[in-house]
Amino acid sequence: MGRSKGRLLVLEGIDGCGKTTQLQQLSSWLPTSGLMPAGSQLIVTREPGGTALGTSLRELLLHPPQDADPGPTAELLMYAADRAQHVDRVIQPALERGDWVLSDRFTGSTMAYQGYGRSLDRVLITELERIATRGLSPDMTIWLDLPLELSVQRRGSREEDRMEAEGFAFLERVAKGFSDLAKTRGWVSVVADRPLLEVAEAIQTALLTRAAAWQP
Ligand code: T5A
Repeated sequence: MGRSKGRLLVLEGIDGCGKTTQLQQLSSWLPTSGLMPAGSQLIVTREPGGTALGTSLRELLLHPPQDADPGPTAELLMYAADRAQHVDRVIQPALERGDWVLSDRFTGSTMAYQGYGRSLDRVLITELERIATRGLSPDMTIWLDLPLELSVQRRGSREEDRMEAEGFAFLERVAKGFSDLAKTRGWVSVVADRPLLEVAEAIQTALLTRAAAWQP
């Protein structure tokens, strides 16, 4: 897939690390930041669930009806199907129009949750990633680095989805995955156990620094 005119920015991290909160902050700051070319739009989206098909897949993945919970391989393929549709129907068309896309999770989540968390074959996951994205990779991935204990605390007593219910040891492996991926994939790490506005400011500074190196 050729380089498009727009930009793809991704937020990654363990459950409850503050992605949704920071996505809201970023989506009001970015259009006034001076970074986006005049006339371009900001598309805010998420995985799983960034398309109509993805919304159904999200429900099956996170809140399956009784006896319908997917096994590890089916789960991996469902996340890949969600992503393929998302890239095809939302992300790639937006980038071709010159718009900017801000996504809550992308390929890093599959490697962290299914690769590290479920211990599925990481070579296979990389290959699936290539198929689902058709070679598209983010311009910048921001990892919200929050200690696992704090993420559990922040999620409080709200009802757990199927992934969160996997327990602490599973999420510990996922957290290790994110930490490794941040190093090997050149992600920007942002310390997330700070007050909301401090985290938002750190993200904005990182983005301004990274964007200065981009070609217009
Ligand atoms: N998944 C996903 C896979 O297994 N493989 C894949 O390929 C993909 C794409 C998706 C699930 O699917 C898995 C990963 C997930 O388990 P999701 O909706 O993305 O589900 O999951 P969550 O990460 O669980 O989303 P949450 O909305 O729960 O967490 P967020 O968005 O990270 O956190 P947020 O912003 O909602 O904040 C959580 C709480 O903390 C507070 C907020 O007010 C909120 O109460 N908070 C702060 N408190 C203090 N200081 C701050 N700085 C705070 N920021 C937020």
